[in-house]
Amino acid sequence: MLTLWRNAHVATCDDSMTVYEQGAILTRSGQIEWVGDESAMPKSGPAEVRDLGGAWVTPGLIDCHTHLVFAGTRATEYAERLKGRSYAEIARAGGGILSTMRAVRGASEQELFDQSAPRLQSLLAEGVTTIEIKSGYGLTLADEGKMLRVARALQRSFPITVKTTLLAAHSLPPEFAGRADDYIQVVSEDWLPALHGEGLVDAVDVFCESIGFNVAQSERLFDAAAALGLPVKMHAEQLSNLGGSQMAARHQALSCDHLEFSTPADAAAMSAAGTVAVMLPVAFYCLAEGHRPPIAAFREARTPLAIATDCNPGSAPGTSLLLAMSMATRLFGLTSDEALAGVTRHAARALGEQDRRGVLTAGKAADFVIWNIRSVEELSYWIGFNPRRSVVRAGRVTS
Ligand code: DI6
Ligand code: FE
Repeated sequence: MLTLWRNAHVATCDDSMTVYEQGAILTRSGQIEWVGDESAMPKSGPAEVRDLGGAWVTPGLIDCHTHLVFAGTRATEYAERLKGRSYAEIARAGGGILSTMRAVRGASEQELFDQSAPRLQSLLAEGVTTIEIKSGYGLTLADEGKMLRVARALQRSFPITVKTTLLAAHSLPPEFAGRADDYIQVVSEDWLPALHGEGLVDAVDVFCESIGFNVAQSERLFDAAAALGLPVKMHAEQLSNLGGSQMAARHQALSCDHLEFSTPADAAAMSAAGTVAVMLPVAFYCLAEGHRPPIAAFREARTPLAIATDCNPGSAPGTSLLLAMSMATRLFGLTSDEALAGVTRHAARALGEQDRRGVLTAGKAADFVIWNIRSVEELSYWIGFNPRRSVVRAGRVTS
């Protein structure tokens, strides 16, 4: 059945950020058939007509970097950080990622699902229709698998597309203390092929940082991913510049994420490789960081810029992509248009989904959000206010 969504301001988020002020969208079988000005609408057969009363429509939002599946919280660590204890100190004392690892290992699949679902619902309420979810708090084969199975179960239970990422190389588990090379070898040679064999892995990520894994270790993992035909991405240059993003660009990484300490040469290498620079301003805010990502260099190099929540219990306990947009504009200096492209077109590319979603053009998924706003700039303007009217996923109204 053909559906006509008419009388709308349609922000397509295509390369030239085309807006149709008297726009319409034709959808069929979950796909967009046509988008444009109503006056230019092609003759079509009978359609169910939805009058949107002049509302704004954007593509469904895409949160391309999350650690949404986890157990417990680290609120007490946050309280300690407020009193002056550093993130690194807490991690060295056995807290941090390892504290969440213990909570995840102790949780059943059902408990993990039940704790993660409300966070997903918060994102759904803002019009997020596609999300990436990483493992990385299990750090055994069984527990990484458990996290990824929960991510898949969330997709089955909610109207959302979930892309899974294996982030076993998040932190060195206690079983491998002092043996990071051995750990990378086991993850590369045993865990990755096993989890991929179960259909649980859409991409592979690594925390490339002085407190994570070095560039050589990251590259061994990337080679293993390439051997299985899996795309890679990297947590890079967040606290220092290790040169990870240039290596990632050589491996045609989908994205490098954080990048507070990136250089113009990193930006150019990523741009040449089509690697998306993912900005994570909520982590920057929560860690009270001072070093901003070099936005001017990314613009100069024409590196695509995405924005994500980084939803995680340690550095970014946030479930609002709209707030991440606000922070990316005010804290990092992105324009409103850059922020919108960063949660649609460029976020889709960061997931390798650019041929299927992220823009409102013919042939793409009929995923879109209908907003109670007067201008599209409102999407990065409000702080803690959600102007979503309703959400359409695969051509159906889901909320
Ligand atoms: N993503 C991560 O994996 C780490 N920082 C980030 O932005 C830390 C996550 C954590 O502390 O649990
Ligand atoms: Fe992260």
